[in-house]
Amino acid sequence: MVCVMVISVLVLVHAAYAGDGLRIRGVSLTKNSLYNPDRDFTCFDGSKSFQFSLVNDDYCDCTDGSDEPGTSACPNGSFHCPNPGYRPANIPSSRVNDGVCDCCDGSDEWKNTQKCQNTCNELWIAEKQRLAEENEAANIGIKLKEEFSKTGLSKKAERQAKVAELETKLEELSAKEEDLKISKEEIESREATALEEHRRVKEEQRLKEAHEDNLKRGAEAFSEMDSDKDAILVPAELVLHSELDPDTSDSEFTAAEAEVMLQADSVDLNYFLTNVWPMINSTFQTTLAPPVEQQEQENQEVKTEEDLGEDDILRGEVVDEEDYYEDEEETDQEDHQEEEEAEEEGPSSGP
Ligand SMILES: [Ca+2]
Ligand SMILES: [Ca+2]
Ligand SMILES: [Ca+2]
Ligand SMILES: [Ca+2]
Repeated sequence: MVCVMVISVLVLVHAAYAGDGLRIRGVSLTKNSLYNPDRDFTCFDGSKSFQFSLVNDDYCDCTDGSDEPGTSACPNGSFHCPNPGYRPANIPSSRVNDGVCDCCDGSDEWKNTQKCQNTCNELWIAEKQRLAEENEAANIGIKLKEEFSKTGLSKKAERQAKVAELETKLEELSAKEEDLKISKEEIESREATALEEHRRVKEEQRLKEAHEDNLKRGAEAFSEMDSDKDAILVPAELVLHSELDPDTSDSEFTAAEAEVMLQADSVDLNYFLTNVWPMINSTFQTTLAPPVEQQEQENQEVKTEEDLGEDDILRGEVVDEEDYYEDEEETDQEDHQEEEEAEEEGPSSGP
């Protein structure tokens, strides 16, 4: 009888304490002080107090399950796996001694210590390996990030330099463009001025030639009308040119009409050219045959017109003004050259 009692006490002690004999089974170190074998145990919710031998006696006394941390007696209890060498864990009390190894140190299956092997060390090694790999991956990531960051900064600086370079080039080109524009305007202005001057000179020359030609024709007319060749023109000489009659109603160019026209009873060449010729130069008709040279020239002009093709006439020979002046200049130069050559050769015919 005494022997049975001793065995029961030993079982209870075995159930109450963990393998190290110091810690209450299923209790973490931080909560171990709440279980004092020298005093009565009070449920954590304060509902009951009783002798300590009822802790972990495989019978649920506290409604919060706090008296059975190391057994599966309380449905709401929690078992603490110390898992030395690895991470401690808390599992539901129902998993204590259920035949499945839940703690890596096998402490939840304490009734059959042969069932579970301690795998905490292996788990820790695997965990360390995993952490090392994660750490390495993180380091690689950090390194890559730094490299990317450096590359990015370098590329950014490169692009900024390129942009600055292009901006400078653009400014230079804009300045050049502006210079060229100004030069072009200056050249165009000079060209316009030169062209205008050229036209003015040409017009002056034309007017001068026309004036000289008019005076020449006037002098010829004077000479023709001065029938007695005394260098004086009188009304009696003028009336011979009936086309000059200012009033044809009387069918006669009278001496009185001629005198009114001459504005004097006799005029010399200078007076005639200044005062009379301008009034009659459009009506005067010569009775003399044109000089042989002039006749030939007129014939030549007619022939040239005849030689022109029908297309040329239809086309109207419209010539640009500048081309016209250029052609004229070329012709002038050619004539001048021909004259010089003729002078060098000497007179073709002489006495
Ligand atoms: Ca109990
Ligand atoms: Ca278990
Ligand atoms: Ca006369
Ligand atoms: Ca008359």
